[in-house]
Amino acid sequence: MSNPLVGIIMGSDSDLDIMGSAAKTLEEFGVENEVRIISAHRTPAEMAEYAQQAASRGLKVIIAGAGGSAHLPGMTASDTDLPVIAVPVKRDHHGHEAIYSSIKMPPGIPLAVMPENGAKNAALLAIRILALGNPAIAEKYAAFVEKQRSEVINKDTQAQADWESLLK
Ligand code: RP5
Repeated sequence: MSNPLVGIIMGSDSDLDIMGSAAKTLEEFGVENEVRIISAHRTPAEMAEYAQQAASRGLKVIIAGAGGSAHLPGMTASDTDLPVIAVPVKRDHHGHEAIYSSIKMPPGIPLAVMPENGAKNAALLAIRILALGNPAIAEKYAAFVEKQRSEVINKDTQAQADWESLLK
C-alpha cells in the first residue's frame, strides 16, 4: 500500500500464518498497512534501518512478531519512538520464551505485549491508538464494539431459550 499507517514486521515468513491475522484485521477496518519480513538475528541492519525510518515514512504504529528468542519487537522498540506492539509467536515445540523475552524489557523502553499468537488483538490495539487522532477509524472501532456486544447478547438470548425448552 502507498501510505501505510501500521507496519507489520516478523522474523520469518514462517510467522505469516500467525501474523497474517493482524493484516487481515487492519484491512477489515480499512487501515493501510505493510507486511515485511525482517529478522533481528538474520538482518539486524535492516531491522535498525526500518525502525529508524518508520516515523519519517509515515508509520504510526509497528506490530512486531517473532518466536523463540524473539528479539525483534524489543530491539525495534529501542530504535523508534513509535508505539511498538509485540506478538510472541508460540509453536507447539516452543516454550514461553518469546513472551517472557518481550515482557522483560528494561525500564525506559516501553513495549506493548500481546498474548501468545495474539496478532488480531495487536491490530485492534493499533486501531485504538490510531483512533485517538482519526474520527473515521474511531467510528469503525465503535461499530465493531457494538457488533461484538450484540452478538454476545443474541447468543445469550438464544441460550436462555434453548435452556428453557430443555427444561420443559
Ligand atoms: C524466529 O525464529 C522467527 O521469528 C521464527 O519464529 C523462528 C523460525 O524462523 P524460520 O527458521 O522458520 O525462518 O526468529
